[in-house]
Amino acid sequence: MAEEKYKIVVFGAFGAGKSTLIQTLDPQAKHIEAGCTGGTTTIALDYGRVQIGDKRVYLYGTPGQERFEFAREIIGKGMDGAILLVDATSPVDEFVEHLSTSIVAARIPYVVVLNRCDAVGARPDATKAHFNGAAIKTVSAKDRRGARVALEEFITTLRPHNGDKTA
Ligand SMILES: Nc1nc2c(ncn2[C@@H]2O[C@H](COP(=O)(O)OP(=O)(O)O)[C@@H](O)[C@H]2O)c(=O)[nH]1
Ligand SMILES: [Mg+2]
Repeated sequence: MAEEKYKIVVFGAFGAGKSTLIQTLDPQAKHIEAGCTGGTTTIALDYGRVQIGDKRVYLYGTPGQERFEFAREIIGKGMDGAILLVDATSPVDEFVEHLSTSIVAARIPYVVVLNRCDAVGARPDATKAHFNGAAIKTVSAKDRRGARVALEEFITTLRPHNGDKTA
């Protein structure tokens, strides 16, 4: 049987744990940072691969900051699913609400992953209330087993990449 491919993009605010999650899921993941000419702005991308049975999952982490909207759009092209990674130790802010609204509007299958649930001060139940109707998982991006289970469960709900999507 042919191997199935999935492109998954991890969205979330700066510091939510996107790089950590991708690194935990794939210890060989790449973290790329580039500075923009003439400025102090850097743009970053995380890229990892995970094999789940005969499913090959390509993970992309996007910049969190608002000014990188265009980068999120480019990285998100043709994705099969989205992970909205949310820090459960801090209140859900407008930016996270914006990401959530954008993912829903784009009709991409997604899961809300509440991160830092290992940390003192994590309030996953209070955070969950913001994402009514969405599939929700609670993890620590530093815990490989939990992160992998969350990814596997999400992948089983998706259809694989058909290679000619434009959205
Ligand atoms: N305690 C705890 N710390 C975390 C967790 N996930 C990420 N961090 C820490 O949070 C900081 C920001 O994480 P990072 O992956 O760089 O966030 P990004 O900006 O979304 O890529 C780092 O110091 C991580 O070690 C977690 O699940 N638990
Ligand atoms: Mg990062």
